[in-house]
Amino acid sequence: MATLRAHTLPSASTSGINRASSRRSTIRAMAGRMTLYDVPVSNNGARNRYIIRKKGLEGEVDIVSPQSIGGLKSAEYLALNPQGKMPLLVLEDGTPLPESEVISQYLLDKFADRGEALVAATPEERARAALITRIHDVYIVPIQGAMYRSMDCVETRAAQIGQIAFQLDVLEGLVRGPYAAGSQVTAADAALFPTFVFFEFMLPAYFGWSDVFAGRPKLAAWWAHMKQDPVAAKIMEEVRGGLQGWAANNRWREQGISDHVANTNYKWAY
Ligand SMILES: N[C@@H](CCC(=O)N[C@@H](CS)C(=O)NCC(=O)O)C(=O)O
Repeated sequence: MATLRAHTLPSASTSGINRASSRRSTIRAMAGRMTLYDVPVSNNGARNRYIIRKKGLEGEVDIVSPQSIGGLKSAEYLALNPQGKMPLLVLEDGTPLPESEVISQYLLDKFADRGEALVAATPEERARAALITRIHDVYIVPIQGAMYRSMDCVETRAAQIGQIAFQLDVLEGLVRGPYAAGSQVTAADAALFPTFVFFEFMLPAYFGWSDVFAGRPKLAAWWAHMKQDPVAAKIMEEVRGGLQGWAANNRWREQGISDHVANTNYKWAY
């Protein structure tokens, strides 16, 4: 943390930001609590919510929507995270900490003695957890929008859906069971699980997949095991609640995704 400088919020008068939200941030910081900016449907933020609940940190971290300070692209939010993405953790002293895996590792480090460790016991299992998380973050997260965002190019969408299928096979080769990295629940499970809620909700319903887990027995066993965890079940309920809202608003039709998938020149189901 030594390289991160405490962030000073721009004053309301100079930035034009809402005075009330600025006051709320100040009050939270003064109360000595951290703030996680996130919303229920966010899969990347859900990995942090999983860790917060598994470790019993609800009393240390307030979870609030980015809308409370004007949204992801507001001046106040961009001053905290120039990427304009969630989640974002703001520490007690006002230091902004973006990027979900960095936030996860900070929480595991800072609260090592609280609740479940969520760190594997051996160097090999820790390396496996880190690798699974990296596959997720580097090869899946940047293309997950192919499942639910508008996109001009049908060819790009089809290629990215194919990439998701490929990365699922990569994960099938890495997951050990009962948890992703082996005998212990780790941050890798926290990272993967919410994204699998996306896969299971969207790929069959909108891309014609018969079953995300077909031919992937290790992932199937991992998924069944994870769903028995009450904290994971709560995450699933939150993420699915958001996705059901998108479905109710005809998101896949409105964003042109259904039209893309109707194009049989491309492969959509794996
Ligand atoms: N690498 C980032 C990815 C964050 C990310 O893409 N967040 C999504 C929500 S899950 C987001 O903020 N999307 C809004 C946008 O990109 O405008 C992380 O792990 O935190």
